[in-house]
Formats: sequence, C-alpha cells, structure tokens
Amino acid sequence: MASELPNEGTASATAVAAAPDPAPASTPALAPALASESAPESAPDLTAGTTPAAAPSQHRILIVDDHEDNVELLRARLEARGYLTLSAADGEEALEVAQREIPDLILLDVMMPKVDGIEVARRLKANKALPFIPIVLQTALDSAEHTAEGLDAGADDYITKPINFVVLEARVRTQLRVKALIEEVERQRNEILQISRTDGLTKLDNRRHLEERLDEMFGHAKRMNEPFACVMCDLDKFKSVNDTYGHQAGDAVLAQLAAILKREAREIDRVGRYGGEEFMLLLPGTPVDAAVTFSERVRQAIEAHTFTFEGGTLQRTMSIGVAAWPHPGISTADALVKAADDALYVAKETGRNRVVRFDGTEFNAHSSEGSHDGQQQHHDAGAAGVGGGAG
Ligand code: GH3
Ligand code: MG
Ligand code: MG
Repeated sequence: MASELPNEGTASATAVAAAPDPAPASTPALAPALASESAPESAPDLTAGTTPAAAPSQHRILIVDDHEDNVELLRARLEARGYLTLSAADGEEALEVAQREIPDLILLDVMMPKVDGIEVARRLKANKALPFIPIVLQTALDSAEHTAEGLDAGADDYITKPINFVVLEARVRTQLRVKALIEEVERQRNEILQISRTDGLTKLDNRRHLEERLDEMFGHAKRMNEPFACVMCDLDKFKSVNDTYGHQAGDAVLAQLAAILKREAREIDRVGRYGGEEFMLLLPGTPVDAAVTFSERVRQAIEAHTFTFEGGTLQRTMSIGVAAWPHPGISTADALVKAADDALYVAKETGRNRVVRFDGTEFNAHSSEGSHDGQQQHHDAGAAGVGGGAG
C-alpha cells in the first residue's frame, strides 16, 4: 500500500514500508492531498533509520479535517506508529473535542467550513485554562498567507498538503518534545514555588506564604462579610527542650506539633509556622467563639500528646491567642494578627497552657492591670514566668 502514497520520498520508503500500513486505498477525495511528488517535505528523513514503528508512548493526537478520508488516512498512519487518535470534522467540533479531551497535539486543517483552522488555533491558544497543546496546521502548498496567519494566530508549526508522512511524524515528534520541555519547566517552577512557600522542618506554610494568604483571605472575608479568625500559638518553655535534650529533639517536637495542628485543622484552614516555635492558623468562615472552641481542642490535644525523639519522650503545652473579624477594633490584617498576638501574650502572662481571646474577660482583666507595654516583653516575661506543662 505504501506504493499508493506518491508523496512518500524514496529516502523514507524503507521506514514506511516496514511499518504495518492499515491506510485505506486512496479515494478521489484524498487525491488532491496526496498528489505531489515534489512537496518540500520530501527531503531525506534523517530519523527514519533510528525511529522504526516504535510506539512513542500513548500520546493522543486530535486530527481535524473536513474530509473524512483525510482523517482516516492520518488516523491509520498515526495509530500504526503507536499514537492514539481523536478526530473532528469541523472547527466547532475541534474546539469542543480539544477542550474536553485535552489532546497532546492537534493536527489542524486550515480550510474548513464554519470555523476555520486559524480561528480554532486562535481560540484554543487564548484559552488559559488549557495546558500547552501544540498545533500543527495542515496547509495547502499555495497558501503562504494562510500559513503565516495560522502561525500568527498561535499555531506552533505547519505541514503542507499533500502530506509527507515521514515529515509529519518528525514534526509531531518535535512538537511533543517541545511540549515535554514546557511541562518539565512548569513542573520545576511549581516545585520551586512550593519550596519557597514551605517551612522545611514542619512542611507547613512559611511566614511569607502565611502573610500572603492572610491578606488574601482577610480581603475575601470582608468582601463576603464572613467571619475570619486568626489563631497564634506558642509552645510553652520550648527553650528548655533544646537545653535539656538537644536541638534535634526540639526539631522532632516541632515537626510533631505541626502534624497535630494540621490534623486538627480543616482542609480550608491555613496552618503555618510563623517563627521558631510560634504557629499561626487562619480560619475562614469562623467566628471568634468557634475559633476559641477549636483552639481549646488543639490545646488539649497537645497537652495529651507524648512527643517522641531519639532517646526519649516528653510532654509540652501550648499557649494560644485568638482574634477574629468582625471586631470594632480590627479593620486590617495587621491589626488582626496583632490582636491574636496580644491575646497570646496574655495567655503566657496568666500562666500558659491556655487559650485567651482578644477583648475577652481574661484579656481585659489583664490589660487593665496595664502590664502589657509591647511585644519585646513577651519572651522576657515568658522566660521568667510560671511553669507550663513541662514534662
Ligand atoms: P515561652 O513559654 O515563654 O514561650 O518560653 P520558650 O522557651 O518557649 O520561649 P523562648 O522564646 O524563650 O524560646 C524559644 C526557643 O525556640 C529558643 C529557640 O532555640 C527555639 N527554637 C526556635 N526555632 C527552633 C528550631 O527550628 N528548632 C529548634 N530545635 N529550636 C528552635
Ligand atoms: Mg515558646
Ligand atoms: Mg516564641
């Protein structure tokens, strides 16, 4: 059957003949597409000898052509080379199939009724929800303007009709290679982004990412008029873990604590490491009462937990400050964090291992004593303060 394909150059004939060829016999409809012996694509194929009919993994190629016979011929050739195929008979169908099936490559006829190939390329490339899908135009030999227009519309390459299959396959491989490269760059980009947002020890959000999320979530809460809570936590007497058992034991405690916070939080909450042994939780849709209840559950879970490290176990407790919007004194994300931090400070001051809500009874009783004059005092006072649940 290979002999029926007059556009196969002699240089590629061996490779083509060696492959099973389920292509149907030429029909009148195909004749114009397969007529010429002198197509520029008939150049010697350097890859023919090294790429026999080996299946190039299961890439899916969408073939778009309003001539059914052309579709069938291309389908047969590509499937014989191990590709999976989809097809569409006009531009509208092409758009629909491409967006539904997300093929790995589109072989796109230009001249089609209703929506032509150029418009299909333009619309698919404009759809930011789609991944990179290479588009190879099938253009008539005498339509340089169409070819240029198609490439300008976003198509990635073109092949002229009559189609030389060896060149077509090479172009397909090239485009799939480009796609693989783009996907690899994308994968690495996501990996780096992920690393830049994550705390290495606990795998929680780091402070930078937490603060980005905070602005975003607080802005959303205000727009939707939904409550939004911020919970600040700090391990009690954590320095003594390092001092007594070593830094590695301290690290093990922090990692286990992070796992507890993650476990207690909902999927939609953000849990992050704000500083050394300070953690912040952002709870969307959560009024202050619910945030206090949640925090109390977390406090109990930590109090009940036995932390393990190489060579021993220990108990620890945590102090927690809670603030939430709406509150008359809180209109910015910074004010929300400061309110939660002030509440945490009071929890430390009033004995540790407790949950204190900003502007609550305990908070105000303590504040009216006038002892809170800034964050600097926080740790100093803590270090000299009442013992928590040191184990
Ligand atoms: P308080 O109850 O007042 O919070 O007392 P504390 O000892 O927990 O607080 P302080 O701020 O005095 O000490 C915090 C300690 O946390 C000191 C520091 O060495 C330790 N730390 C901070 N980051 C890490 C870390 O990544 N790993 C380990 N092992 N320790 C850390
Ligand atoms: Mg601490
Ligand atoms: Mg601290």
